[in-house]
Amino acid sequence: MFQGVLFDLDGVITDTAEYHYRAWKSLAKELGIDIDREFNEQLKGVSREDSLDLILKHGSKRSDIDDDTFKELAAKKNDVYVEMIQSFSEDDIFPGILPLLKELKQHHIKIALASASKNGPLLLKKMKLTSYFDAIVDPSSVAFGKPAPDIFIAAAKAIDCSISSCIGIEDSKAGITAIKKSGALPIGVSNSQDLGTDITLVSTTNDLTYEFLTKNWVD
Ligand code: B16
Ligand code: MG
Repeated sequence: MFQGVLFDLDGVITDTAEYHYRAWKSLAKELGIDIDREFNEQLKGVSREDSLDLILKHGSKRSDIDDDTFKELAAKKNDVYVEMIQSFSEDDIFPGILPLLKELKQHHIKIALASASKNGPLLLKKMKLTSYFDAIVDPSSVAFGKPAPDIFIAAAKAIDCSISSCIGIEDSKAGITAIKKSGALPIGVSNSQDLGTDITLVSTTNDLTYEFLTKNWVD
């Protein structure tokens, strides 16, 4: 049986993926770059700096931006995003997530956060979920962000589980690639068009029950 569950945050525990998109879209517009939802799929799960890099390259503006301006733009996007999430509360937890966390606790399954977001701890606090997590990986502590497996490997280590005894839950292509490379079992929250047909998918977090995870686990 699996020993640990490694959760992504944005797009799995709550709908912050939408706010990241809106904040990037507004910053990109100021820079004269148009991004749409299809392009945004590439940004999901990807760090703030790597996301900005992708947007600037998309608009052929990367070489115009020096290091200081790059940092300022990343900080500007974060200020807009942090403002947007100020009102987050328990009401913003995706359906089924709180019951799942409770079930995992009852079955003594360890729980870790493997989010690329530096705002992860703030969001968990606002949604009153911090106490359910046995470990929260600091994304700046790992050498490479998603799609590299580092954050999932660090999350399993932080809860004293072997990576092969863990399930990773993700909504992004970069995150699913990271889970696959790590050796954990991936479960995707999205459709097969975005995440592929070779992994277990749910279209709603309501389907993420302990029973469902158990049924998909092969010892
Ligand atoms: P921040 P996840 C990721 O979180 C988001 O999907 C991605 O859009 C964002 O750029 C990244 O966190 C960094 O977030 O700017 O708040 O540090 O999906 O890995 O939980
Ligand atoms: Mg995500």
